[in-house]
This record gives sequence, C-alpha cells and structure tokens, in this order.
Amino acid sequence: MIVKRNAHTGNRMSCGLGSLLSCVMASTARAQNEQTVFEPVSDHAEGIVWLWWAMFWVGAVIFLAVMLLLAVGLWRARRPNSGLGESASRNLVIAAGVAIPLVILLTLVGGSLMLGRSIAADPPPNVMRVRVTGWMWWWQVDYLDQDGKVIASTANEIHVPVGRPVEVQLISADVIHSFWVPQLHGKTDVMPGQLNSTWFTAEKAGVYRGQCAEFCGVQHALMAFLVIAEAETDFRRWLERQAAPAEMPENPRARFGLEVFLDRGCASCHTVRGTDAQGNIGPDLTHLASRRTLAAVTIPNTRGHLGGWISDPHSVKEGVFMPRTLLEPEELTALTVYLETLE
Ligand code: HEC
Ligand SMILES: [Cu+2]
Repeated sequence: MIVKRNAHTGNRMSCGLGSLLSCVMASTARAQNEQTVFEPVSDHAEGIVWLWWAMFWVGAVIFLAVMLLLAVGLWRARRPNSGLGESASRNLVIAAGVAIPLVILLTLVGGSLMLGRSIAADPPPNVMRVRVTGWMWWWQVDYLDQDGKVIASTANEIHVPVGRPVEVQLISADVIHSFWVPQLHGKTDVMPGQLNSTWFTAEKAGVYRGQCAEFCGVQHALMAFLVIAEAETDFRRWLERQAAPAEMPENPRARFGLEVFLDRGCASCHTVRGTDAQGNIGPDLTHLASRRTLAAVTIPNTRGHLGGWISDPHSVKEGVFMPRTLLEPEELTALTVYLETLE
C-alpha cells in the first residue's frame, strides 16, 4: 500500500498494488509536487542527467551482450565437442573479462570525475547569495546583501532570477539535512556548525520542487521546498516586498488577530517584522500570505488549511515542533484573518 499526500488538496491518495501504475501517473501529473531529475533546467543538472543516461545505456548494452553470450554458451554446450579451443577461450577471457571492462570503467570514472570537478567549481563573481538553514522539518531562507547582511527572511520558498547564478550557503540548526533540487543540482549536505555551499543558474522560469535528502527524523519526508525562478524584474519586486516590514492591519478583526498572535505564545517562536513578535524557533511569518504552501510544501496556503494547521499542527505533520494552541473560535478566525493580511 502506498499513501501519498497531495499538496493541493491535502487528501491522502491510497493506491493498491493493482492501481499502482495509475497512482504513479496521477502523482506525476501534480504540477507543484513534481520533482524530477529528467528535466534539468541548469548546466549542473544537465551534466548529471547526461552522465546518468550514459551509465544507463552502457550498462544496458553490456547486460544485453552478456545475456546473449550466455545464451550462445548454453546452446553450444548441449552439443558435444563444441567448446572453444584453449587459446581462443583465453583470448575471450582477456578481452571481454579484463580489457573491455577496464576501458569502460576508466571512461565512466573519468567522466564522473570531470563532471564532479566542473559542478564543484567556484561560482562566478556576479553570484547572488542566499543563506538556507535546515530545521527539523522546514527551511529558513535568508537573502544576503554584498556584505553578508540579511535583507529578507522567508521559509520553504526560494525565489531566484532566471539566468543569474545563485549561491546557496547551507547550515543546519539541528541535525544533518541535505539540500536537493533535482532539476537544478545534485545533493549538498546541510551540517550543524559547518557552512557548505552549492550554486546553480536556473535557465528557465518555473517552479522546481526540492526535498531534504538525508533522513532527519519523523517528518523528513515532509521537509520540502520550492525554488521559484522568475524574470529579474519580478524577482526584484518580490525581494523588495519581502524585505519590507509587515503593515499594521486596518480591519478591526485583523487587529484583534494580531493581539491573539502576540498574547497566545505564537510570538515566542515566530517573527513578524514590524511588530513585537521576534521569536526565532519557527518560520518568519512577515509575508506568510505571499507563500504558496504551508509547513514545507505539506499543505496549500488557504484559509481553511491555515486554520487547521494552527488549531492542530500535529494532525498535519505529526511530531512537529509547534504546539497545539487552544483558541476560542473567534480568536482562531481573527488570527487567520490577520495572517492573511501578511502579503
Ligand atoms: C514552540 C514554537 C512555536 C509556537 C509557540 C508556534 N509555532 Fe508556528 N511553527 C513552529 C515551527 C517549528 C514551524 C515549522 C513547522 C514545519 O513546517 O515543520 C511552525 C510553522 C508555522 C506556520 C507555517 C509557516 C510556513 O511558512 O510554513 C504558521 C502559519 C504558524 N506556525 C503559525 C503559528 C501561530 C499562529 C501560532 C500561535 C497560535 C504558532 N505558530 C505557535 C513553531 C511554533
Ligand atoms: Cu531534513
């Protein structure tokens, strides 16, 4: 039995063995949850998938050749005196057992070393820098200026301009995670106490799903993120808005929601820039409403899901480090109304 969670609907799709194929097809059809190494949009990812296919086809041809030789051998063995002569069989062993494998293995190892060197090269000087911190089980994203000062913070969503190299500096706040966006690059370890980095250039606009690729606890599988590659002007506009503090809500209900946020413990873990909420255990919520998903691409960012998450985060993501807060219905409504003003 395979159970998948759909990020758009939050529904669980159950797939029995019989309907496995249709389940796989249904899950690959989901736009935002699509994650594939086969449609690279950066040079690095293209090199990786190219090497992968080269290894696949070389392996496939060798497998077929070996099976063919085996069949010939079995067929000939049934006839008396049909073996190769001594020198012919020795030559066969030397050629097919030593020489050819050596050439193939050296070529593949050489190709993989060369690719490794080229994708591990230093980024070009005009690179844009983003600091990504792995937390159990979400991603903090900080945009840095030339001096390394934080311009804006968000979570689980990394916007990048198309065609510009982006360096992602990686650090963990707790255990080892791994940063992986298959359409952009290979995996990079995210370590506590050690800054690692990786870089890529997204050559095409689009939304590329990434995923933690190192088992990091019960909700490791629900530790995803989105890389959103967009035109430079759209990116600039987005970053400017993310850098701004939150606006004071006009609507009285939203104002009440802000009070609830400040009084009911939310502010001890979350920051909303421009208010007294300065917690740093959970995601920065200053522009929460501008994000597409909640809880690391687990549920879509809609009012219903937001309310459900706040009233019982553990039913969405069991074991998560956000407690359940008991709220009166009007407090919960006001809170969600307030959070929805954080665009
Ligand atoms: C003990 C710390 C803590 C408290 C208190 C807390 N949260 Fe959280 N919150 C978190 C953590 C950690 C996450 C990240 C969960 C994840 O995705 O794994 C989170 C995630 C969220 C998210 C999703 C953010 C995103 O971008 O995905 C929202 C919204 C949220 N919290 C709202 C609230 C509200 C409203 C309250 C008060 C009722 C609150 N939180 C109280 C720790 C806390
Ligand atoms: Cu992880």
